[in-house]
Amino acid sequence: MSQAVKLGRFMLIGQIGAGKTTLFNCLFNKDEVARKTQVMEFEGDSGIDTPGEYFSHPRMYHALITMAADVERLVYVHPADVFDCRLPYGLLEVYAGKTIDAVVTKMDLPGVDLARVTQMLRDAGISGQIFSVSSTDTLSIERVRRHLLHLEQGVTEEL
Ligand SMILES: Nc1nc2c(ncn2[C@@H]2O[C@H](COP(=O)(O)OP(=O)(O)OP(=O)(O)O)[C@@H](O)[C@H]2O)c(=O)[nH]1
Ligand SMILES: [Mg+2]
Repeated sequence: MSQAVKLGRFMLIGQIGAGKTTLFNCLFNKDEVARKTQVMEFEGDSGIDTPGEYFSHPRMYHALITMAADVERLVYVHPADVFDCRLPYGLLEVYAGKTIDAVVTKMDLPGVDLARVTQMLRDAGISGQIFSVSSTDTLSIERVRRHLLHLEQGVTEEL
């Protein structure tokens, strides 16, 4: 019997253009400009970036749901300037018992209202931690990195 779940593995999900790949690249120190994600992208055993289409198109839900069974953490990525969110039908039910965290991106944009976005995410059923980031704010990225990757990097801490 093999155990498929990788300790600490996470998967980013969210609408097209939410900032998943930008965040993913920041988390793994990749100095690349995000281009449209066409397929699932794996970073070793640590993380998975997904195309926004998988999140937004009902006929693609199965791809997300199948892959999510193999990860420990789901991370819903949401832009700070968008005030509605619609999680794929059945996602929360399928993952009852697993934590879904959220990262609110693009905090540098004008007109963001974090309190409103946070309330919206809670109303949508996100019960885990909610982080807010801007891709140019390294401290905000570092908080997410520590949360998502500390299980694998904890022993190499130096201070
Ligand atoms: N201002 C600002 N723009 C951002 C930030 N993060 C991402 N963006 C921009 O948002 C756009 C979409 O970013 P991506 O990272 O490609 O979004 P994605 O969620 O991976 O999109 P798909 O691959 O289509 O699902 C790009 O133009 C990014 O430069 C941020 O923190 N601030
Ligand atoms: Mg992408």
